[in-house]
Amino acid sequence: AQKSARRPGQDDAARAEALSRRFAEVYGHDPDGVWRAPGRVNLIGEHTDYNDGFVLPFAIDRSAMVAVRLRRDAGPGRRTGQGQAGHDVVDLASTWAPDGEGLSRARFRIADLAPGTAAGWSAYPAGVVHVLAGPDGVDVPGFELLLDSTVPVGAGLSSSHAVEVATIVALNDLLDLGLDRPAMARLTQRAENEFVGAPTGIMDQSASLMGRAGAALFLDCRTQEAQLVPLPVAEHGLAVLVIDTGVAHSHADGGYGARRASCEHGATALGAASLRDVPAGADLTGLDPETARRVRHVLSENRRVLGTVERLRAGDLAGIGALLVASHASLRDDYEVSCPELDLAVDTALAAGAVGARMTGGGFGGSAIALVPAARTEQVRDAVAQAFAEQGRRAPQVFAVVPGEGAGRVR
Ligand code: GAF
Repeated sequence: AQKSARRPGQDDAARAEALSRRFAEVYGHDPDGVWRAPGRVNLIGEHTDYNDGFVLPFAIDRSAMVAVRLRRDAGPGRRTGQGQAGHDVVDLASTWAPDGEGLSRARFRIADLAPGTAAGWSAYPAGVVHVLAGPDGVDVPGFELLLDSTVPVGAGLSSSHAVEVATIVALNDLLDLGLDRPAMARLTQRAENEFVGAPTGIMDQSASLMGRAGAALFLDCRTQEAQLVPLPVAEHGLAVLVIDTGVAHSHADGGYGARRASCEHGATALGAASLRDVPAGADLTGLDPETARRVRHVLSENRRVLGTVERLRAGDLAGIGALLVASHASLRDDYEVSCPELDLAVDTALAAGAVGARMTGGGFGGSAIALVPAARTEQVRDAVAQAFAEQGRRAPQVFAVVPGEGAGRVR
């Protein structure tokens, strides 16, 4: 129904075929299969996931893809040391090294994996193996993996989670683990928290695993209860633009963790297990001013998510614009995770005719999204380019995204 939409199915099949061929060149034989996992955009509900709150992200039509082959010599016995030599070796190769040309490669033994033993992109698949094969885990044999991704790195579109999710859906299928999607979301969150060292919540993995074409994922992060909410942007003459500021951010840096700690502190001070349990009208005057601002953001953002879902269900897509704008203001002023580039992107998009715009993801850089009348797409794009040029800032990448399918096997 979306006439300008790409056809991800067909693109994916061609990409998977090319990845299989490349795999054969790299490893000398065909992979067992190819799996994909998308990045995400968060429509609204920012910094609420680790507060047991509500989020409304959608999977985008950009994804990580992995071709994987289990080692044939990988019999049981890894735990007892009785398996054959090399049976627990994992070979990783990536066309997606953020900084380089050609292939980037890594190799490790599963028994040797510990936080800090893998760096860069290889930490994402390694982290997944580490949690799967952990003390109460399953017997993961060695394998070969080739990664490729169309999710821009550092853009706040969850490029790292996409790699983790692609890896876990592949291993779940190949090893017949029988994990359901919420379980895979929890495991990949642990990979990120315990191995990569980023104290992130459960939103991004969930969007990648449970997103569906044409819909946003309304997720209760406390229960992992998920509902799909139709998001027929094109039918409403609208488009979602991503404005990637090019400002790099990392959730393993201090800012994200500090926000999380503030929230925990606020909840404790208010006598609640999490901010989810603090009523919207709670008296915050007993908190120090900074904690009060952080808490106010989370409480108000949860309400905005519920309001957005309500409007979407009523078919009022353009009606969510004001909530997106309010979310951005709250993230900028109360949560203080925006930056000048994100503010410039949002303000410029709104001035050029967007019905709503906000930063998306953890912040401190990365991307903003703008909900734009389709006819105004070029106008918004040009205005953003011009505004950044006028301030002598690097030109952002601006591109449209549509809600796409969640992770799965491609071939
Ligand atoms: C990052 C994290 F990975 C998510 O868990 C979430 O906390 C988000 O920042 C902020 O909403 O994307």
